[in-house]
Amino acid sequence: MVKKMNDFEQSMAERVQRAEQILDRYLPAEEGYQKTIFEAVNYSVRAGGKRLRPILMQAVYEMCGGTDSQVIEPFMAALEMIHTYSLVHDDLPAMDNDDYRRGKLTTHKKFGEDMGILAGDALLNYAYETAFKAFDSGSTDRVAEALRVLGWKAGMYGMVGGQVVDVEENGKFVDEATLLFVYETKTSALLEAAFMIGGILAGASQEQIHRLELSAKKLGIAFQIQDDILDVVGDEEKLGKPVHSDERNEKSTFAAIHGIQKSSEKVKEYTEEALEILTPFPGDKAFLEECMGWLTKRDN
Ligand code: GRG
Repeated sequence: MVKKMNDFEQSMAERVQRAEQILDRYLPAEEGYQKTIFEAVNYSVRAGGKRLRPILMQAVYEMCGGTDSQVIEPFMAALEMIHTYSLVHDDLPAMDNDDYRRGKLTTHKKFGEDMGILAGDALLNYAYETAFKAFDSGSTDRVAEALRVLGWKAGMYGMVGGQVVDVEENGKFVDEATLLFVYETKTSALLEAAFMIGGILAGASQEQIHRLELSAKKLGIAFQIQDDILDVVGDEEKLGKPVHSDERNEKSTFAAIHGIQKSSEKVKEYTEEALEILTPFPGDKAFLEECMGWLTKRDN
């Protein structure tokens, strides 16, 4: 029996399709001497995934009154490229050494380790080449500020910094403050970029951008704890990657320290806080709120 989609699932499916069409427009043609890198980049981006970061960025942009596709679309594509590069590098033998991601062979398994490294490097650079295209909209100051936030949240003070601590702490007992630092950087930082850039490009006030950053921080922690839970109790087929990878890699996670029950309560608590912070925004936030609630109840 085919299950009918509810309204939220329907709009989510439409938004995923829109995000993928936008991404597709920026992907390179597979031709020329360096054809292999184009193929590896396209394979990595087209492998699937929830497309959450561009969808969240667009939803925040709309909630803040933004209407210019010329300014938001290059940033939506750029953020998904950065997210994809992080997954490609995270799967490498020197890091998690995973063979499957999103139900498909990981990039290094398909193209070799050398191309896996280069595909990640290419995606990171190409993300900025793509984001720069937003200058064509003429919103120079907003685009410059959005680029600053993108570099900051994706780099050493954001996602890369979190990954450094995560890698160094492998196999060791991690205290709660360190764990929270890792979640806030490795996972929340790109969600903060999505929320903040959506607000910045729509002309949100400083106070609103601060709220967006804080809301995304809480959402990212909830999202990561849910990810830990799914690694213990999730379904390999739905996830498209092997479960129990944290245990195999001797990772201290919230779920390993506190158990599933307490972790689920924390997911709920952080999600409620994330939603509460957005209350003062006057725009239409129905989709954004539903999406945030769904994210932390997800099974993939
Ligand atoms: C290698 C610099 C570098 C960073 C890697 C993002 C990351 C840091 C590692 C990937 C593994 C991981 C558990 C990251 C935390 C964030 C997270 C849960 C990513 C998965 O995001 P989803 O669920 O993935 O949005 P899809 O496949 O749906 O896009």
